[in-house]
Amino acid sequence: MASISERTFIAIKPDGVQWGLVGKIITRFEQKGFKLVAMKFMHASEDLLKEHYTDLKDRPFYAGLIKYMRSGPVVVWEGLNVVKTGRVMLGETNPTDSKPGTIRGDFCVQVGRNIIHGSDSVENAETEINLWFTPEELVEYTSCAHQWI
Ligand code: IDP
Ligand code: MG
Repeated sequence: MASISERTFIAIKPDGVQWGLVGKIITRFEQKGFKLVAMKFMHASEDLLKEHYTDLKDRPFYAGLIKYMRSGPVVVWEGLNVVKTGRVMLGETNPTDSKPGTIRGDFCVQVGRNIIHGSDSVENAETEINLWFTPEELVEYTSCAHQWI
């Protein structure tokens, strides 16, 4: 059953930071009505990035991807269908296929520089949240929007 406490892991990639898009991207998730659970700005280690993208380790772009992904804000959002909705808000992996109005559709042009990561399943979201955040970093509070959703 769909749960209002579903969580997703979103990472703004270094080019998203350089283009000054952090505020705009965070705003989209806030406006949609998702609850901010955790956020930090960090320089990820190579080991962490390799673990995060372990399913892509045999792809030709893997080494370049690890090199590209060094820093950015990482965020946990919570809400009804947040994983699927988050992916819709991101757009397709390749910005060329992403519709205007989506984050990748509006702000980037090439697949190797697509400015944002979002979990692709509830299961992967849980793995990624545990990889990037400690339990103490996940903040517990009741959102005033909760009763309206
Ligand atoms: P996703 O980010 O939409 O989930 P994945 O297939 O999981 O897409 O790929 C992870 C990341 O790897 C992409 O967001 C993109 O940065 C990079 N990537 C995927 N395909 C290519 C490619 O063909 N060339 C270069 N980079 C790629
Ligand atoms: Mg993916």
